[in-house]
Amino acid sequence: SHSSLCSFFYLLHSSGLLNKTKIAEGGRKLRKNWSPSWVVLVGNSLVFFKDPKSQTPSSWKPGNSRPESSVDLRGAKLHWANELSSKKNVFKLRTVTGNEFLLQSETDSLIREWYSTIQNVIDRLDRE
Ligand code: I3P
Repeated sequence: SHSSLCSFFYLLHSSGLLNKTKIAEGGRKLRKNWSPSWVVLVGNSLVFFKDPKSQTPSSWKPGNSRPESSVDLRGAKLHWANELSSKKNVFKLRTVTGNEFLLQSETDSLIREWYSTIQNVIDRLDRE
């Protein structure tokens, strides 16, 4: 149908592989554990999928995908955070609940695109 095609292209456009590590849970610092993660923007949430190999676009069917976790972007804060890592192109996402994630890509254009996509959602939610 038209609407599922639209959803499909929307997901294709706002999803991709990033390196991810959680660095705090409820304000408590965690040990870094970087791993590749499929990141998908769905509505007001970022959804992370654990196994990139089993999460190709063709397997993104409801009920067939297993999100590892998701992040509510309402009230979240986004900052470039190259001082928090030896890697390049790192930003930090902090949720209202005090969960903190670092997201990273070797590809400059890709990380900038994710940064502005996420910031746009946060700004829209702030205005609501
Ligand atoms: C960490 C690992 C991370 C590194 C982190 C190290 O060691 O090498 O990749 O973060 O640096 O502590 P371990 O595997 O023993 O936990 P970056 O790659 O982001 O630099 P950090 O402690 O300076 O954050």
